[in-house]
Formats: sequence, C-alpha cells, structure tokens
Amino acid sequence: NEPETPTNGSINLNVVSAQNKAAVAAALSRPIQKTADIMHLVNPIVEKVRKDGNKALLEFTSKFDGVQLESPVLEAPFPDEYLEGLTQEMKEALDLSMENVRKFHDAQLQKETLQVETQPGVMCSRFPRPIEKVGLYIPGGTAVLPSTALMLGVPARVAQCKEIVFASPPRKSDGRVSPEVVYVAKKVGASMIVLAGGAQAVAAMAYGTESVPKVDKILGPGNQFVTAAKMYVQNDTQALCSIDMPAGPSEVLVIADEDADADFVASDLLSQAEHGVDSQVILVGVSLSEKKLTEIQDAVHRQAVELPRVDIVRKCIAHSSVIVCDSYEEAFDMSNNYAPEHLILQIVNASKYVDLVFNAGSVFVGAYTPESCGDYSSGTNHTLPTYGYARQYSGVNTATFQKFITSQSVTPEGLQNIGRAVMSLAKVEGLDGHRNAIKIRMQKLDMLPGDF
Ligand code: HSO
Ligand code: ZN
Repeated sequence: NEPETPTNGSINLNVVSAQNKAAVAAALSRPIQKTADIMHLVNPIVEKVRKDGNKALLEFTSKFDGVQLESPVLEAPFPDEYLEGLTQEMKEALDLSMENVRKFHDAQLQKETLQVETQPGVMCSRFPRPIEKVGLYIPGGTAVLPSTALMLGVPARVAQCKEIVFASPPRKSDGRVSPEVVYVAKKVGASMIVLAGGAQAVAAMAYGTESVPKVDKILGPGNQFVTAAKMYVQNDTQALCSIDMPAGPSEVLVIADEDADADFVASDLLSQAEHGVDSQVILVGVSLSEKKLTEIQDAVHRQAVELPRVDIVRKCIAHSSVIVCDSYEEAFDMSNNYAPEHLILQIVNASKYVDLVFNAGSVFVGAYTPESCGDYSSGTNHTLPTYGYARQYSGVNTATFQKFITSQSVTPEGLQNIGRAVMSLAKVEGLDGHRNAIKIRMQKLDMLPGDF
C-alpha cells in the first residue's frame, strides 16, 4: 500500500472523544491571527493613500490587481453597459434574496424615540439616527461575491444612510467589477464603487481622496490585509472611522445526533470547508453510533471529491474534527465555549434546544436549514462574528448602520428631585463647577437656603 498523501487520501474528519480534554481543546483552538506581522506591510500602503490620494490608489491597483485604471471610481448613475452579462435568472435570484434581507432588516429598524421619565420632571430620551456615510468592502477579483454586497448594502439602505460607498477590486480582464455587484449597488442606491481592493481601498474610504468621500464606518469581510487596514484606521483618530467587527476565518459548528441525515451533515460541513483552507469546521456528535459516524465520514469523502474546490476542502478537512459526546447539554456547552460564527442543529426537536444557545453568530435550526440559506437568501445577515467574538459581538444588523443619541429635559420640579444628589456627587469628585451649575439654578428657584 502506498502511504496516503494529502492529495489523494480519503477526506475524513479527525475523531475526538469528548473525554479527551486536551484533544477537544486542540480541536476547538483557532489559528493564531498574524495581524501584527502584517501591519508593517499595511502601514505604508495606508499612509501612501492617505498622502497621495487617487494617484496612490491607482498605483496600488495597477500593482496588486494588474489593472491600469483611468479613474479609481465608478460613479452613480451606473451605466447599463456595466450590467452586461447579468442573466434573468441571476436578477431574479438577487431580487428575491434582497427582498428577504430587506424584510428582515426593515423589521429591525428602530425608528421611535424612547422616552422615560425617571423622576417627575426628569425626562430622558433616546432617538436613532443613521450613520451618515458608510463604506462597504466587497471582496472580489476573480471570485464573484454579490451576496456580500447585498448583505451590507440592503441594511445600509434600510437604515437610511445618506451615502453608501462600495469598494471592490476590479477584474484583471476588463477593469470592471462583476455585473452582479453593480446591480446590487444600483438597487441599494450606492453613490459609487471604488475600484480598488485590499488595504488601499480601506485607506481611501477612511481618509477620502479627490474622488472618494471619507466615510464614517467601514464594513465587510476581506483578507488579512483588509482586516489589518480596518484595525489601523479604527485606531487612528485622524481617520475618525469605525469598523463592523474584528474578522477571522469563517467557521461552522454542527451538532448532530443519531437522527441526523449523514448526507445533510456532510454537505453543511463541506459548504463551510470550501470557503478556504483556514475555514474552521467542527462536528459535535451526540451519542452517535459507529454506523452513523461512518456514514457521515463516507458522505464527506464522497461529496468532497465531486466539488470543484476539492483541493481547498481537502486541506480544510485535514484540520477539522468530529467530537463525540454523550449528551445534548455537553454538546451545547462545547458550542457555547467555542462561540461559532454559524451553529447548525441537526438533532431531534432542534427548535427546543435554541434556548441553550448563548454564544453563536447565527443558528440554523433543523435538517432542512442549511447554512447556505442564510449565506444568500433567507433574510438573515451573513456578516457574522468569527474567531470566538460571537461572545460579545452581534452580526451585522440594521442597528449596525445607526447610532443612538440620548437627550434629556429637566424642569424645576426635576431639579428639585435630583439636584442635591448631583451636588453631593460633584463634591466628592472635587468638581465645584459641576456643583455650581446646580446650586445657581436651585438658589434662583429658592430651592436652597442662600448660604447652602
Ligand atoms: N459563509 C460566508 C458567507 C458567504 N457564503 C458568502 C457564500 N458566500 C460567511 O458567513
Ligand atoms: Zn458560505
């Protein structure tokens, strides 16, 4: 027998028993992010775009994307010729997906002013406002990613952001972005598409150039350079720009029991694995029989070898595991601890277990709910926290494109109710100016003795 090599061996998950704590920890560990290492490559790019604007942007696009452009932006109204090649089928798919994403995100839109009278005469309010200008990064080049365009563009539109700027690297063949991305840009009312990728695109949107407006927030997934540039501008007070969330490789954790369909489980694991060699794919099996486990492993191999991206899948599955445990509680503990970007439940009465989920980006409940539905068309957002950040971050949602302003109005009666507390606290902090602002008013209202 020839020894198995990574290019022709069977494509199977490593089997780990839940009792083996060290092996479980290894299976659930994430690859170390090398953001710091990459910063020294990213810093000069960002600084150059900031200093030289369009000129630098065009140079980097020529260098990294192999395209010599006349202008670094395609401005709205987008000419119809940029939609060339868009099929009716694709239009309908985009329309249906965008409509579902619109419906779900529209329902999240917070429009009302919240008002609470905390004491008689003390009215506290909170009202939402859209973030004025947003920059949406759509990864691209050879791969077409219209789904990311719609997952970011639709909520921005729903939240009524004043200006929506897309950025996506141009294709080498014709210097354009795909017609699908242009179609989405048009439908969400984007003002322009910045024809650039990587750190240079992020820098252009963070600082602005002669053609690109400076935005207030940058969102969207990207490679390590994009991620590092987003971190950089977020920390630069000159940019005054926020970002959606820290990013790591995409990941899925599937909880399956004996009831699960092996083919379905395998297909979900593989749809994540094909994203990239660094994708994290984990199966947690609850009381799985040897027979079911073998069925799943066989299905993984059988389906994987048929996929065009089998080489990526093979490398990803090589570092992926199935953890076999004895109870649902144990499975959910493990999942909550890992905090997966996507959690898929292929278990009996799956919906009953959603209450046990505390850390996850998005949950896919039941046998007929593959992650693919949420990646494209059901209505939920696919821009989700990775790398364990589901512990403290929500995925992109309508509020991601809003901020909330508080306001208050205090009457003399209200001042009577809280004024003395304010004065006491100001005193203990040694801030007499604060204390005075109350004292002066209360004295004029004859609420304090003159010598107070
Ligand atoms: N699963 C990815 C989103 C995506 N899938 C885009 C296909 N296209 C991260 O949530
Ligand atoms: Zn996906």
